[in-house]
Amino acid sequence: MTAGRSFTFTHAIARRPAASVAAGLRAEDHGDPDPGAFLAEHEAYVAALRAAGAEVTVLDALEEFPDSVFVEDAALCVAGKAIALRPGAPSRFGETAALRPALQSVLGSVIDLPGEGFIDGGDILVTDSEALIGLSARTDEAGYQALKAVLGELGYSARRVNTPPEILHFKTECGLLDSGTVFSTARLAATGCFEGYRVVPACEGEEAAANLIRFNDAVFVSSGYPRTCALLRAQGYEVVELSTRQAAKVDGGLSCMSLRFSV
Ligand code: CIR
Repeated sequence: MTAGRSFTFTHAIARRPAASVAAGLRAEDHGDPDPGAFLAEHEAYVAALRAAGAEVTVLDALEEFPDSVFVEDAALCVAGKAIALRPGAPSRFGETAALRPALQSVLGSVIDLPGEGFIDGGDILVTDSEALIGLSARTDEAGYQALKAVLGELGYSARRVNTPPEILHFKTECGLLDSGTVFSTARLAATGCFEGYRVVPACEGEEAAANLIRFNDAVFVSSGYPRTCALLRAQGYEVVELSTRQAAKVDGGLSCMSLRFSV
C-alpha cells in the first residue's frame, strides 16, 4: 500500500454539462440549473484541477444523458485501472458505454463489473487501503459484491457500509481529507461507517459542504460555507473554494464531476 495514493493524482476526466442538464434527476425541485452558468462553474472546476496538478481530459457534452456531467458515477479509477460501473438510475444506464472510449484511451484498458448488480461511483470512498461502499437507492448488494471481487484483485479490500435512506450517495455527505482522515456529516458518521478513521465533523448548518475532494495538496470545498473553510484552514489544509450552485440543483457536488487517478 502506498501512503497518500487515495489523494495523490496525476490525471482527471471530466465531461462538460449538456444543455439538457436541466432535465437531470433530483430528489427535490429547487429550480432547473442554468446550462450557461453550469458551464462556467464547470470551467472553473477544471481549471482548479489543472492548478492542483492534474492533466485533465474534458469530454464533450452528451445531450442524450442529462446527468452525464457527473462522470464519477459511471466508473471507478483505482490502482491505475478503470472499472466500468453500472449506475443504478435507468436514465443513466448508457453513460458507462459513453465513457468507455475515454477510459480506454487514458488508462489503457477497462475492467467490466461482473454480474448484474448496480453501483454508482458516488457510493464509493476509496482510501489508501480499502473502499468503503455505501449501499443506497443506487447501489445494491450484488453491485457491492461484484466490485469487491474486482478490487480484491487490485489489492484493495472493500467494506460494505450503509447510506442513510435520505442521502442520495454515500459521498454526498463525506470526503477524504488524507490517508486516515474523513470529513463527514454527523448523521453519516453516526452510522459507525468510519471505524478506524479520524473524523472531522462537518459544521452544523453547513452539511452540504461535506462532499469535498482532496486532490494533491488542495482540498476543494463548495463555496458559501465559510465556517467549513475556516475549520479546514485551521487544521492546515489548503482550501480551494468552488461554486457548485448549479450542480446542486440536480443533486451534484464536487466529487461527482470528475474521475481522479494516477496512471
Ligand atoms: C443523479 O441523481 O444521478 C444526478 N442528478 C446527481 C448525481 C450526483 N452524483 C454523485 O454525487 N456522485
